Amino acid sequence: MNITNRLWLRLVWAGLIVLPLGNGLPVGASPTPQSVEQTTAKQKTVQFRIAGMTCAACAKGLEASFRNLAGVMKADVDYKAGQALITFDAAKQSAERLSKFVVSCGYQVKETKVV
Ligand SMILES: [Cu+2]
Repeated sequence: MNITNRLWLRLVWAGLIVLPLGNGLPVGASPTPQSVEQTTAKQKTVQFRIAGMTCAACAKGLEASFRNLAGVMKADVDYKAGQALITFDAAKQSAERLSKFVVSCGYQVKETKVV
């Protein structure tokens, strides 16, 4: 009788402890929706007219370099058009810094246009 009572008590205690935990942490169900992206980024797009590129590889190289820069979301460099279209987070990057970067790569920026 005594042993049965204690066993029953332990089961109750176990139930009290386990149940709230079980309710608080649903297994396999993430409470935060992953698809909703909170964008605090101030997106800006700038277009450069670039001189000095001598082949398509120059454009590809410059494009890859742009993509490695902080805050750059999108980079497209067109050799034939002599143009670069860069989309960036204005909190981390600026058109002026991007322009200086182009110059530091050995090219000339003929025109900067915020689009
Ligand atoms: Cu080249």
